[in-house]
Amino acid sequence: KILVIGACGQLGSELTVALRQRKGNENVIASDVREPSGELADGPFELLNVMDKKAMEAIIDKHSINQIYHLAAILSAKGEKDPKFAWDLNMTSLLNVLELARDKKLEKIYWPSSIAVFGPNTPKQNTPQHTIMDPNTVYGISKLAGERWCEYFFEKYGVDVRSLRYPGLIGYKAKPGGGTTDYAVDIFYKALEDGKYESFLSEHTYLPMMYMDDAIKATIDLMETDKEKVKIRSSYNVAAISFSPKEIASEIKKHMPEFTISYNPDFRQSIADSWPDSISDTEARDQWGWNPQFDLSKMTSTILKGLKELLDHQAS
Ligand code: VAH
Repeated sequence: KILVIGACGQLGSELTVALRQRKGNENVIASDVREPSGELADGPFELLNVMDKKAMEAIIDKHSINQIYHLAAILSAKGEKDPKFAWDLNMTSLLNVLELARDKKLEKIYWPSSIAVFGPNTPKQNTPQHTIMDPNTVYGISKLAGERWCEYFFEKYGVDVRSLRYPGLIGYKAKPGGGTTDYAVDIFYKALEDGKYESFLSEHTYLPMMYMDDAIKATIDLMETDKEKVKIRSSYNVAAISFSPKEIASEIKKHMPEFTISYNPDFRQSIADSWPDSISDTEARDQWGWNPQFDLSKMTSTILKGLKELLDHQAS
């Protein structure tokens, strides 16, 4: 049985549905600190505060869990508002999962890292798998430390924990929470609702991004790879598309000619400036066949179509 922690989040809500489609509804237990809504409520759910290791263990025992996808975290922008809380939650929750995985001999663990592990001195173009990593956000610091812990628990205790350094994930089915790359989600909602968008990042801010379906495919592909092929036990670079606010706005304009964008950078600009423009993912491609399906054009048309349907349905 699989336990998804953070199942109500932007990634968790779509990954839980995808896992249930593959493994069967009853075999994927969703958990979060708040009640589920929509499709997520169609399967087993447990309220869980990730800081409570005893409660986590009780859920593992109750449902005979043998795999955990631990997706709960405080993201980059929100983390800067309350650094100590972000560090405590991101690290304590990961260590709770890793210790329970070791002590209960769980089969596999998934934990997401992020391009936020890179910092101002990291090469910005085609950032390699192994390079300088000097993150200067609490979120990035916690993800870098988390990668070190994952590799440690694999090497020292044999915990089969796997991880991906996600770029900015662009998914519209669940609103993102507190990220810097979330402008690329907000822009679609505002385009359809207001016909215009004020970007909190400047027009030429290039960032590595990925459509949610590709992120889910990468996650499941990695988790289904034979153990001995998973050579990287910190976290894999994975890449799909890189674009700027100006470029995604131009792509939207192809579908909505009247759409306009303006720019009003805020504190998130300095976070974005500390991250790479593009990522090299040769190890993921070579070791477990990573191959993204969505470019900017396909992602934009897919989201505009899907989000229009979602908003019309909500309005009806
Ligand atoms: C964030 N969406 O903005 C996350 C992600 C690379 C960005 O980690 O914080």
